[in-house]
Amino acid sequence: MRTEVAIIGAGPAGLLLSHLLAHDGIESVVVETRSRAYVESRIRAGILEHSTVELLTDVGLGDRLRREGDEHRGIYLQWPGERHHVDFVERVGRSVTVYGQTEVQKDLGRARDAAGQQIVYEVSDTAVHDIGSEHPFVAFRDAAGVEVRLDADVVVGCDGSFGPSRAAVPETAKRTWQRTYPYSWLGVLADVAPSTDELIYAWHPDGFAMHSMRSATVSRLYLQVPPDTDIADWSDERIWDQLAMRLGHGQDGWTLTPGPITEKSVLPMRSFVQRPMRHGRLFLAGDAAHIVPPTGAKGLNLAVADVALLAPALSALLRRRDAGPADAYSETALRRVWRCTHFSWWMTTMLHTGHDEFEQQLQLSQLRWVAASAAAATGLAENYAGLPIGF
Ligand code: RFL
Ligand code: PHB
Repeated sequence: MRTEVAIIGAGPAGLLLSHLLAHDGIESVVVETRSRAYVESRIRAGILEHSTVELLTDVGLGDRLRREGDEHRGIYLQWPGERHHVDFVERVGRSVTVYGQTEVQKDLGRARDAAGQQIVYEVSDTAVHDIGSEHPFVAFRDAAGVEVRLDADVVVGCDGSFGPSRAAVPETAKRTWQRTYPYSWLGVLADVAPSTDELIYAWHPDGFAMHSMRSATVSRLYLQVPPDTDIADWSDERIWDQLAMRLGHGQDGWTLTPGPITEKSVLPMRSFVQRPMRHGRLFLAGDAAHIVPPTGAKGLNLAVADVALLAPALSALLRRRDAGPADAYSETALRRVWRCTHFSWWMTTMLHTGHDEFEQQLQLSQLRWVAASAAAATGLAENYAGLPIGF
């Protein structure tokens, strides 16, 4: 097989990149290890930044998003006895939208179908070759086990945190940074109307808790748990009891309504950055190049920002033989990556219960500061609602 851009991974980064490239008349082939049904039902992110919504709308992916997405003005920050609303619209004039990553995947999948995009699902043994030359290629086995060679002008690794692309950059040509946090999230999806109009981020001495949502009838909730947590130890009853306590059920007349839990899992938390995001003819985008803990709701938005920068850069390279934007891609993308890495680390370390009382006092002091100071609240709002594309 031959194409202009070989894309590894059909997550949001890979599918959106193929969509943006097609707008510029550039052909791509996407290869993906999982099945389409799996990719479209994998429960992950829930919050789209203002600029993500704008970009998706600009490229024809905004219809259902506008209809079914739930626009939020801000978030609630709370700790025992206190709940404060941080209003992003008032602070920075930008909102966020609750729209599940599963829905973004479905919209992208349908749009790519309509355009006749080639997406090869259920591949195995994906490997990247000759990225130092002008003729890189991706080798894989298709669903029937047949070996395939996909030649391309450029290969883009959009294969998330476990794909082969990031490792294809030689050790001597890269630098990585990593931080593993001493806690995980237990996430649940429940068939119950949300007990809140906007997301609640709650600090509690027994651990962080969060109330998010997917729709008027589906809630998404999280609890801070130790990293070695066995999900079997968490009955639905124990989960709802902990959520009620940490989220302040009964305080000022607020109640948490429990309901049937349809999915539960434990998610590790880490920060990771690899630099550069390009080596020869291999470019990295999204989780393949960087991971953030979910507390700042940045992962999906960063993946979108990467490909929004990369698509015009590849267009310039392949159509006009102008290498300038492609050469600048890594440094430009990494500026936003580090901003979001800091913001996600800051939200995570402010909200997850610290290991000693000194740390807890510092966390509470920060929370009171964000609640009381317009300057501090504006900083949170600017980062959460998202900096403009190209920042
Ligand atoms: P993805 O979505 O992981 O897609 C990578 C794709 O590559 C495929 N793949 C391969 N394909 C071919 N060959 C191989 N060898 C391959 N190896 C892997 C994979 O199967 C997959 O389909 O990465 P992408 O596109 O960069 O997108 C990143 C986002 O998915 C991720 O950052 C977000 O989900 C993170 N995230 C959140 N981000 C937000 O912006 N807002 C949120 O509210 C938010 N909440 C979350 C989150 C992530 C979570 N989890 C589970 C990690 C909440 C959670 C719980
Ligand atoms: C979610 O709805 O899954 C979600 C929302 C906000 C976050 C993380 C996850 O910070």
